[in-house]
Amino acid sequence: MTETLTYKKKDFSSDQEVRWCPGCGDYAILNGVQQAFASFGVPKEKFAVVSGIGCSSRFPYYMSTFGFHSIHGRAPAFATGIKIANPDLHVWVVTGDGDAMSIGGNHLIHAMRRNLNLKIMLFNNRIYGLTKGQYSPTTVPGLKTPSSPYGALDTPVSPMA
Ligand SMILES: Cc1ncc(C[n+]2csc(CCOP(=O)(O)OP(=O)(O)O)c2C)c(N)n1
Ligand SMILES: [Mg+2]
Repeated sequence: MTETLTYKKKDFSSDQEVRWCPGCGDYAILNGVQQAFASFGVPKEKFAVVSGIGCSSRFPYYMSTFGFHSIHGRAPAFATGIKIANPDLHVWVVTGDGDAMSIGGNHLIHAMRRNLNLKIMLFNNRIYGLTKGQYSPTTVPGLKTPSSPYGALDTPVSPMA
């Protein structure tokens, strides 16, 4: 007989105080992901959540699963190692537009190329949030930020594409 798992959202909420700014959209994502994990019917100990650096990358602290807050842009490399060593784990990468598309662009491409069945959640707020709002590879042209005082010039990259 297979045991039915009846998790609730709170089973995936950690005891850590959430330290995002009031009103940040990251709260909604956290809520949704905790609810989704509870609904999958997968044992808790089969999840690993791996992040890089950024506001979004604080995510593993707030999940009551295995997890790793790694180094900037390198979450796909850590996740690759974790998945190879533990193929039955559900490995989720949490990253930001800066973490994934700037410093970590190279790692992201090769994680996709290797197709290890990682789940990659890219929180695209089109800005470097943690370091106070510099423009990122997904910033809309013309946006004035601390690092583009005359407006961002570059054509943005589309993470989904
Ligand atoms: C090697 C290195 N370079 C630069 C930084 C500074 N830094 C911290 S977070 C960040 C960008 C974060 O932006 P994003 O990934 O979009 O995350 P968000 O905060 O917007 O969720 C940068 C450049 C760093 N921590 N380490
Ligand atoms: Mg960002």
